[in-house]
Amino acid sequence: MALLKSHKALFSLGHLAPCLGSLSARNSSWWGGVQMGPPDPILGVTEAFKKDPNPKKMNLGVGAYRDDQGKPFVLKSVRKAEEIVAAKQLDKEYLPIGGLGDFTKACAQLALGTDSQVLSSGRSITVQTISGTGSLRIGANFLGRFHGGPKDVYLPKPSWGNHTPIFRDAGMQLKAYRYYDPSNCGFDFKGAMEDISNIPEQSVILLHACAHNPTGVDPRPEQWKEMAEIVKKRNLLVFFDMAYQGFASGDIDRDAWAVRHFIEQGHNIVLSQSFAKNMGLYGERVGGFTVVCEDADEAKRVESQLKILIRPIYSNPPTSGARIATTILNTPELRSLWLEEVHGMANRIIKMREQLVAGLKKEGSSHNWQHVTDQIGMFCFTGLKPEQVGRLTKEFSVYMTKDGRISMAGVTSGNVGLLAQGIHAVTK
Ligand code: PLA
Repeated sequence: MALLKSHKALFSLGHLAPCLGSLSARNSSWWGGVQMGPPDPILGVTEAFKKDPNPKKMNLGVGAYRDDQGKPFVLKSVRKAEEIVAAKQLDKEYLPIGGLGDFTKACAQLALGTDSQVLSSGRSITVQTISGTGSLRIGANFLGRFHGGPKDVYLPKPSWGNHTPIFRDAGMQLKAYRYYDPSNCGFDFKGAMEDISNIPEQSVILLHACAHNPTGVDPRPEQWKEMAEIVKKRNLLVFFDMAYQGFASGDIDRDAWAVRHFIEQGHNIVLSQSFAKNMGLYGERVGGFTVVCEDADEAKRVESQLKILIRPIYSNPPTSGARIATTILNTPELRSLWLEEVHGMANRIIKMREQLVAGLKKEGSSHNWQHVTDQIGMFCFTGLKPEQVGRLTKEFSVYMTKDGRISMAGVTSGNVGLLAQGIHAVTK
């Protein structure tokens, strides 16, 4: 009977027919009315890259670190941690809903600092998440359910493409503040400050903690300080996305400076962390979500609700990556080896930036490419227009996102010359 009723309702809602598919399509297939969606702007680039038979092709789309031979890079500290974990012959039981306790503790310490008063007073809660994306989504869901202020999230313009659907699908409204200045390929500090000072009170502002994606442009410490003040004046809830701790400067603590400064200034932030990039644990999906609370009692209540949110989505997070990350963070020799390796990755990228600029000069490019070396982190926001990107892909098999972003982590001494040649050819 209920089914009959709903069929009647469908018949009378003729204007919805295009979304539901034609009746005959409905009769033959449940999904006849499902339309083809576009490929993902970032991960779709990898799909296109895989289909290209050119042996000199370069995938500079997704931000995945490569060694100088262009091969995926597994850190030595990770291999050693895996051996230690394997030797323990641990069981494969479910983790608690909030993840591995030793992991969440070490994860929060890495971000907030070992001497953090927030941590010693117990007024924060960290849950283990499905890498950075899962952390952002749990955070977005938490805000959607509990944030008492406007359900508006202000993203920098531009931001990582996935921020928009993550917050939108969690029921938040997307807004933006000026961030990037195309005239000098740098940070639009004045524009950002103006826009932030007009954000309605109690809204949410998303800040990239370091190594901004896609622009590679971060505020300087003095600028962060002024931003922290204006954000406080507006009484905004700060959501830090820290997916690249260590990748900006090569130094884990320096890259966490903004997060720690905001907390010191009294901001009760929320924070997403990912170990995909800094430990090269992309496919292991290791991350954390932290809420800094007013006191330990509030933290306990927030924890209970995070668990209630997580349980019907994936019950509990995976064990393997969290064990690796914890072993690295809590074993002094492995931790120092890891810190060296993070430094090594960041340095190789900086070298590639220099070689790319040198290559462009050698090709005879008369443009100013200083932003390539000024920008930091994994990405270079080249300023290339979509049609120039299209030509680079078609004529040089250089795969990158349409917005002109290059993953510098995929550039090597072997392909940087060809990349410079290609960029010069499409910009001269
Ligand atoms: N936050 C930002 C700012 C990111 O750039 C990324 C990844 C994430 C979070 C999430 O990463 P994780 O879920 O793997 O931990 N951005 C990549 C990959 C590297 C991607 O788009 O998924 C990028 O190429 O932009």
